[in-house]
Amino acid sequence: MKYDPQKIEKKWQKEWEKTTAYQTQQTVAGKENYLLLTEFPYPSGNLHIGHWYAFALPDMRARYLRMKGYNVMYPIGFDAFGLPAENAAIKNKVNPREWTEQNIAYMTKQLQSMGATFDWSREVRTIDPEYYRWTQWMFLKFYEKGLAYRTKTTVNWCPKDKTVLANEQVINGRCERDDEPVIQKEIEQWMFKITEYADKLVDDLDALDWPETTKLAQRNWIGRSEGALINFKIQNTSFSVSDIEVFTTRPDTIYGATFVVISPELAQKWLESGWKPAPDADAYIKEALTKRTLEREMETVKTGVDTGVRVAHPFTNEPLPVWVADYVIGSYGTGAIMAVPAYDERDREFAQKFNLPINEIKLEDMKKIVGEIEQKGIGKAHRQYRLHDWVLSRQRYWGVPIPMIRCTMCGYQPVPESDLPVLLPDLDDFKPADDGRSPLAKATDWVKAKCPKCGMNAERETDTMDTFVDSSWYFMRYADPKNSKEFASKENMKAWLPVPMYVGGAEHNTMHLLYSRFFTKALHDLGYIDFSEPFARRINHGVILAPNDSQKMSKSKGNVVDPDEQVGLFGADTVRMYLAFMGPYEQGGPWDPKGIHGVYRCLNRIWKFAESNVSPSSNDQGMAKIINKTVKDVGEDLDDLKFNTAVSGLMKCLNDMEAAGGGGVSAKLFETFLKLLAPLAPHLSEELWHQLGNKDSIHSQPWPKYDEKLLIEDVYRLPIQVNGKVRDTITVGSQDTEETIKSNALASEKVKKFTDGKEVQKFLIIKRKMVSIVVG
Ligand code: ANZ
Ligand code: ZN
Repeated sequence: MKYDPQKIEKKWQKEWEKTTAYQTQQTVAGKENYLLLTEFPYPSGNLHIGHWYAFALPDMRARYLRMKGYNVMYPIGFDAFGLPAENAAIKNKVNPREWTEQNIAYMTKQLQSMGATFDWSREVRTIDPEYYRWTQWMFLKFYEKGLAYRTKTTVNWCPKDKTVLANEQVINGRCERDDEPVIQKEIEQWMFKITEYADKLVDDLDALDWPETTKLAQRNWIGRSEGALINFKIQNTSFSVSDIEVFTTRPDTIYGATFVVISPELAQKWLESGWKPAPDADAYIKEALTKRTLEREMETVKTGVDTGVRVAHPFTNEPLPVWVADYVIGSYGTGAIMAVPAYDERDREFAQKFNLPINEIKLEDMKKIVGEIEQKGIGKAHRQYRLHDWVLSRQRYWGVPIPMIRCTMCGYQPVPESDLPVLLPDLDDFKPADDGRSPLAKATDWVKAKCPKCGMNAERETDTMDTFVDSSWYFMRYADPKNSKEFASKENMKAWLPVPMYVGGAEHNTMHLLYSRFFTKALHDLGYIDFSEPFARRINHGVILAPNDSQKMSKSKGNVVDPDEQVGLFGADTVRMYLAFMGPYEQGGPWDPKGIHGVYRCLNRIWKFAESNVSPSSNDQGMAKIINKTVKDVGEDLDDLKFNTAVSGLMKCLNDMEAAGGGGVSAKLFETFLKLLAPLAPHLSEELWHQLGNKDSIHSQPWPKYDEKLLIEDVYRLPIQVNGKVRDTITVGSQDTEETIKSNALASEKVKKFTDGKEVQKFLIIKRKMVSIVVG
């Protein structure tokens, strides 16, 4: 019989589904629970090879941990709100819900072809009203505690999408989706007060078992700086501003301050307060305000203008000039700095260019100087963060409605909990209104509501939530996906959370991983959960690159590897094993068409070996040692997510089995080999396991144990020559006596062919190199 992955894979997938093998029980006596979390996918319509990398490899660990005796949950769901559905709706006149649900149905089929142990009975979809009821509920709880609020903010605005963009969605000043130049716009938005947790979000990173790169990205994102706010009195003021407050991280350099610089944004505020600058300053400010922050920060040549305003140095009372320059950013700190050109690079460049004094000074004791500043009443110690509050509202249709009602008398009022969920209404036209309001404003019947406070006619909020809100708590729902009374019961959460391991992409280092941490901390402080960090350990997997050029795969470049096609050619087991084999999981790497052929050949060799080389009577001591060592190595590899070395360990073992003398290996040893293979190639191993006469699934077998004693001895392969020609290779342990080696060598079937009926004239063992037999 030929190895036919298409046939056996379908067969076993059906069987596993029938036996509900992977529906996780809440608890199983004597077993520890383990929730292995991977990032739930967006239903874009098609599974790409990256999805396989993200799901099939952790599945190996899920299967391994099950065999090790854990009660493993390997959940799956869909992060199903978001812009692509809405854009497709506008472009192709389809309903976003239908578009999304069709994609989910298709991707579910594709995911099932992976042979992964997903627990579909726990599937979570963010678009399910029974899910987003709780997203809305959390918003209301946060609102009650002042963690959600509404305010006017400057936002990145894409004129084409007519929506607010997060900073990360703006690439070089353009919208990441349609490359449209992004503009700055002031509008009222719903916000989450994530800044209230800034310190905890930094400090609690230390205890997490996360990649250092991810922790560093979060620290930089939050950007905590310790320093002081210091006031500089304006000496010659002719308008309503009397002082300039600066933020500095180096109050110890205060005696070196030789001028003050304000940002164009602060200068603009001065203008509004009646400041009358010289024409050159006025022109400079107008020009600078058209530039984006990022652009300004990257400029290499310093520009600026003297404002003519003078301030007094707070310690020496010396008059210092005030300049306006665009290297000072309006949105950071106070938007003004004291310039210390002797110690700050940017200030020095500026001073050199404009001939401003550079003062070398003796540095002050930092603590002491802050104390003096506070005593004099001219400033105070201050912590500054780069982190801003999270703008959660979107002027779009396909998202969770924000459960608020606006009454002309009472202002914004929360929807009563008992009225949740606020269902997303159906629409015919999904285009945003030209004034930027959400398409929901067009659902006129839906918009009409009674004010929960005074009962008068009022209007529903028409903004929807950023999809990052949906994904900030989905993992909690897995613990109790059907609960209609709570987002999840404390008891069920206790059984699974916090998540012991979360596998995903490095692109989520900041936003998703930070937002989930914020949600967890807020829910903890509100008393709904018992843990304050969501993910104990984080693994960032690498990226699969295109064949040949090692570029990112993209449809436009035509270098995409289609997993369905690969499964059609080689079967899911080969695709899984090849992805595992490619390289370290954290690194990923280029797809190699030759590489996957190699893995396919390997699985074929295992199939062939099982057909003719497994004999019940075979009893090769050497092979037992090799398998014993492989049990240890593969187990340790899977413990450390070293999937690539696990595969090479199995391949090496296969080589040794094929080379084994004495007519193959015993069924017992081969079964052990299959168990080691099971997490990686679940279908093939299950098939061969059954062909050996076993009735229950290989995947419910305990992981093999190894014998420490057999490990001490190393084993090696020893070729046997008969009359100068190598006829076989046997496995030898380093402790074996010459007697044992001799009898094993002569017992080989392949050797016997050439020695039978003849007299052994010479028997020579060249240590660790070979055995030479001369017969005559
Ligand atoms: C005096 C000084 C002397 C400074 C020195 C640095 C070195 P981080 O660490 O990023 O918080 N700064 C403050 N606000 C700014 C703004 N809005 N735009 C541009 N620069 C600003 O940096 C804080 C330092 O960056 C502050 O400390 C200030 O310069 C500058 F030897 O004050 B320093
Ligand atoms: Zn009212």
